[in-house]
Amino acid sequence: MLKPVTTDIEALKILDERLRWLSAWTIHHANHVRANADGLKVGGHQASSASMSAIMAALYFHALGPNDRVAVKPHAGPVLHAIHYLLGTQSREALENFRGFGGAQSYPSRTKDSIPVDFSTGSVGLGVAITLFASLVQDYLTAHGWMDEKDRGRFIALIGDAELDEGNIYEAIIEGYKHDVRNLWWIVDYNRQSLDATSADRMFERFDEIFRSCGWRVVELRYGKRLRAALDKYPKLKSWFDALPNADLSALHYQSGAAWRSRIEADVGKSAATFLKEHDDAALASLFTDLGGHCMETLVEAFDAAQDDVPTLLIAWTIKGFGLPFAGHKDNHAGLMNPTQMAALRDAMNVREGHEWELLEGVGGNARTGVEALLDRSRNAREKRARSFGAVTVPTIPTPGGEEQSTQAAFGRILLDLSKAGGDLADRILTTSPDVTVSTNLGAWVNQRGLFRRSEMPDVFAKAKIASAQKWSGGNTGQHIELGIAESNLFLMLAAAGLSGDLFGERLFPIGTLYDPFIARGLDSLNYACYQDARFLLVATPSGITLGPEGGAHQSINPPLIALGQPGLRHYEPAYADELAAMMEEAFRLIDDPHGESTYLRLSTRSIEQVERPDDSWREGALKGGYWLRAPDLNAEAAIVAMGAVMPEALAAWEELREDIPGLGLLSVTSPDLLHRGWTAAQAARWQDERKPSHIEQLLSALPPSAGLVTMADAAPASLSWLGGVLGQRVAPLGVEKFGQTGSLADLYAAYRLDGSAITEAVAELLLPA
Ligand SMILES: Cc1ncc(C[n+]2csc(CCOP(=O)(O)OP(=O)(O)O)c2C)c(N)n1
Ligand SMILES: [Mg+2]
Repeated sequence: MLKPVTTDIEALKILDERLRWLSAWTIHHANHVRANADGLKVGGHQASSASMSAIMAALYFHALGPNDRVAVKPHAGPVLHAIHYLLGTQSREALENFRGFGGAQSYPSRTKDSIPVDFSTGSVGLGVAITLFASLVQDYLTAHGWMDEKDRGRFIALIGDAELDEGNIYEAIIEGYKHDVRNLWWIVDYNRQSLDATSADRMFERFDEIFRSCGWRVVELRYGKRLRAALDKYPKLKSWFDALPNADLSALHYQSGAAWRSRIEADVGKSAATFLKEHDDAALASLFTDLGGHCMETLVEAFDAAQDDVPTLLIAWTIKGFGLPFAGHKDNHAGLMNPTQMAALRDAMNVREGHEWELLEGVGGNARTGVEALLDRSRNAREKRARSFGAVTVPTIPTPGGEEQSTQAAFGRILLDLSKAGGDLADRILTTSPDVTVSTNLGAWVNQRGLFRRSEMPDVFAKAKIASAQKWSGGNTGQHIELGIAESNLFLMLAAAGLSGDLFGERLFPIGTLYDPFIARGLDSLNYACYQDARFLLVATPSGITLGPEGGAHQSINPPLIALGQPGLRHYEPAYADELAAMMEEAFRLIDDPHGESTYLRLSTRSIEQVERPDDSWREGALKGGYWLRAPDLNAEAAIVAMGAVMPEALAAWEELREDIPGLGLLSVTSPDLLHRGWTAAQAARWQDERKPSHIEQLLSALPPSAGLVTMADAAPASLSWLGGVLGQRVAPLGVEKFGQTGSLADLYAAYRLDGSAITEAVAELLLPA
């Protein structure tokens, strides 16, 4: 249904101009006006911003509803800041400090910017896809009764056309189609230019097809009203215009009026003679820039027409650098206007020198009243839901019984027990997995809680009475979102669900499972989730070479190192089920803590004998990153330091060596990540406030400085070898440095030196005189 256009189009056009001016000026100010102490280029994207100012004006000052959420193309960040400046939610100071320390960020950032940013962007493609998963989370929340239907919003991505080359977008729309995703607008700023050059002509109609085949409506906004009217009168000219390759079109926009004329004369000839007579060069240049993405009427009509919930791709034709001297130039991506060009633009936009920051500079008379009224309306139309933290009580998580257990099996048992016990936490857990639900032990939980589907999905096998341990039916009360094998989608799903408290005011506890090596497949999406402070629990299992016969392609070596360098993600690697239970409890608590973070649990399928605990004193240490499983003597010459699934080898070696090495200790490391963070934080604190030794310093000071450490992990040895740097103790590091192969555990541990004899040799190495 077409909504009548009630918004004051003239006011919107003025706001479009204001956005174009303010974004260009903000970038110019940072590069040419503000003092530059180090001579580094500050940068910013005037052309990418100018390309989107009309689209964003129509969106933010006309189309957006209070619950709509937007991911803005990273290089249009200055336009978003200008919008908030006009709305009064961004300060002049922050704009003056654009790309400076503490100033408005180069690319919209949820956590660093002071304005409300719905989704951070920067790594192209990811901001697009997260909107799809956020919409799925909205469906999940409404289906579960956490959110009222009437509070539903639309999820909008503003996309650069070259961004459409990012494969993660297609992984997302395939997944979206399976889940019947809706309430999406993806608006392409189709300026046909990328960073390096103009983009490939051949792809244009292919994009339409790809989206249509995934259930999307595709709307092309190619012409503005004036251009359409002119071309409709001259069909030959229209055919010529429609067939212009991207590079030619951009070059003509750059060259302007006279170039259009001679090219039309050459290519269209007589049929365009009247048209050319009717338009002087300036009129030609102006007419051909009237593309859909710059025509306010066209944009407003298109937005008003897309009011149902069908996912919609709007391809808005634009010119990169619209209205700026380098419009259309293929090299304009990072182009900056020089002061002379900026002064000319200022004059052209009626901005007085010295009044560049004034909100409505150059807007006079009646127009100003209309613009102010529109700004007021837009201000009231935006609503930011309060972040939700601390609303859920995390119960004690009991340790599942069993003398021998693997951490992976214990994980499944803990979730099953949680489900059976019920309660707020269990109800708010959302699990998800890219086709490894069963093989990561989520199966029992899914049997209990069901798959989430907007429409009922019967379990055909169960109905046919075919025996299976796994129920596989779905409905709108299910709590597991099954994904196809696309790990990037897993992380974007976790990112969206992990922001549910911020986006929807309702906290979810998302748990995602995958095989440890395949973290690498979605790494940028994982980083993206952490960068936005999304909160989730990532369970990676199985891991290392301990998965044995599965072979090299499934074995993981470096994820602990990845975790060591990943802000916002805490790595825990338990050896025992009781440690795992404590870590899961901590991870749930951290999800719901404003100063918390996400957790990565690296688990194993290896069933190992559990240890007897004389008391609970291990627990605090385990949550801080390590504890003495066998305490050393102050005079011990050596200690074994081990992590995770190789603990039985470490314990056996300890038993064997302790007679020869009096006071030999065994340090169980549960998180190299936390130990390292604590160590560097204590060093920084030494220079800032009073000195407190870090947890790892305290642990290692139970040994003499001359003691040696044999470190071992089913992971890259660098995960633990750094421990020697803490107090200067010597280290003999054991771990996996080569791609693995198939084999029994005994074969593999021997080949990769994770067995008892490797430990004995490593201890001997340390005890040899230097
Ligand atoms: C994952 C990733 N790769 C590369 C870049 C560097 N980069 C930034 S913008 C850009 C091209 C953008 O072109 P387009 O999407 O068409 O946006 P426009 O500026 O033309 O609107 C590239 C390659 C990036 N930001 N993210
Ligand atoms: Mg582009």
